[in-house]
Amino acid sequence: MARLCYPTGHISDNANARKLFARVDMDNDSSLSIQDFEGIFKRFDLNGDDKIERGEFVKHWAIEKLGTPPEAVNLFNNLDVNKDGVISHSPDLPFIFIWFDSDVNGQVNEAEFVVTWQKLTT
Ligand SMILES: [Ca+2]
Ligand SMILES: [Ca+2]
Ligand SMILES: [Ca+2]
Repeated sequence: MARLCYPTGHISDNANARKLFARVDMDNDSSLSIQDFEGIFKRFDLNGDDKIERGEFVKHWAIEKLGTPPEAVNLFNNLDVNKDGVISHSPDLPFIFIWFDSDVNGQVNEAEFVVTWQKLTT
């Protein structure tokens, strides 16, 4: 499964993805668990109702300066797995984690994070 070729130049780097990764990797072990993804979820759920609506997502995206508004919308649409207009703990979040965890070891490392981020924002 040699799918990851970062950083050989096949996939462009993404400073914003790295920035968010560093911010949410609380224990600095350079990998994110599903719990860390829950942490990302909480950051975007501005009103704490356990759902991320498009407006919240775009707003937090702008606050954290994670990229352009169209990238935010692309990412939101991709992360809303069941297309019900919100990102929720179930079923969206487990699917999102699986996408990011390319080698299925239960941890998302920086390369996996950046690569999947690039795919989902464009
Ligand atoms: Ca919310
Ligand atoms: Ca959803
Ligand atoms: Ca992994």
